[in-house]
Amino acid sequence: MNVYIRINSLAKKNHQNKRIMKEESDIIFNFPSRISEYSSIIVGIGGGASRIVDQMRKRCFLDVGLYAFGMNRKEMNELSLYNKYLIGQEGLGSGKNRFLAEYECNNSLPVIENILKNKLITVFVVCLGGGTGEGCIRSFLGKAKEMQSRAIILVATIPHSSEGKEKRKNALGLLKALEPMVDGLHIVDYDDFQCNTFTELFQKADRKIIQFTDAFVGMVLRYCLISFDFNDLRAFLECPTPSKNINFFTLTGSVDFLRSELLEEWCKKLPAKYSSVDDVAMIIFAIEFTDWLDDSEEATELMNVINDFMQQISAGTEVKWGIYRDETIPSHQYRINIFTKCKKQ
Ligand SMILES: Nc1nc2c(ncn2[C@@H]2O[C@H](COP(=O)(O)OP(=O)(O)OP(=O)(O)O)[C@@H](O)[C@H]2O)c(=O)[nH]1
Ligand SMILES: [Mg+2]
Repeated sequence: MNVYIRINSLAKKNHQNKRIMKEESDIIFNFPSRISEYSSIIVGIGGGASRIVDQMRKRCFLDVGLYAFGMNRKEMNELSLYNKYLIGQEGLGSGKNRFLAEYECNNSLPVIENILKNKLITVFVVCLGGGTGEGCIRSFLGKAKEMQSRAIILVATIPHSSEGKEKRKNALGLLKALEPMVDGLHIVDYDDFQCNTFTELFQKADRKIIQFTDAFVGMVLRYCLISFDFNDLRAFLECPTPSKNINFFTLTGSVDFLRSELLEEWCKKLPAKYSSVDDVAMIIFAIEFTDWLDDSEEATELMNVINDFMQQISAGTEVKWGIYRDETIPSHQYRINIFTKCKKQ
């Protein structure tokens, strides 16, 4: 019988694991009651992705559930996340075998189904290049669709060339095959980073993924000072573009900093396939502030900058935006998170 158990309950049981797993084998899943509270979830699949989701604990919205799934018990034990699950029984990893991972994952689908049920936004994080993530992601995406998640977002990393050309090729091929199963795709390509070590590269990539996920989910789940809601997000996801790729960048600083960054060909911060602002099919952006209402002159200046920025957006581009309070931003600093979709493939 399929055994699928929460790892933290397993961790306490140490070497008795095997015996206890047998005894509990008719409890396919120890289902914590608070799951039903979450309107949206972020799910890390595989070792690297689980570590990324683990770091999101520091800044996560109340009704967003964070989950990690992996095949390596040692790696999973190191996470401090509450909702972490072992796929398969051995806990020894997939041995880089994505077929084994897929098989074990399919045995666990009833459990995954419970977690994915009735979600507004479901974000999957997966670091392509390993057996667990690559083997399981398709089953998770299929289940999310079946469970009628209203927005399915895949955040995927592409392995660095130095990890092997074949690995990269496989990852890119898999992404193509997964695209029809998602509503939005955010890709972090390790070849785009200039780093001397993998530690440095992973830290930078982790930060980018956390920023994207936080900003994207936050657009809908935080209180917005104008009415930006889930339907606006859906309109963005449904905007008919040749690919479902979502490009993202974020800027934080003084009004002067934002003026210099936003009014100087901001489009250059987007991937090279955007040759000009005319290639932007749709843009959504969030302006975040901590205390601008205290200083009306600065507020007016900020609004002038935003207005000038919007003037640069081409007439054929659909625009939506929101404005949010964020108490973690230092005084007299502002943040703008920009999401775009491209008219080109
Ligand atoms: N950003 C980030 N990327 C990582 C990290 N660890 C690994 N990676 C990347 O993720 C890819 C897949 O590694 P894992 O996540 O360990 O793979 P897995 O899905 O657990 O699969 P197996 O270990 O083969 O069972 C690697 O090729 C790296 O490119 C991490 O901590 N952070
Ligand atoms: Mg691993």
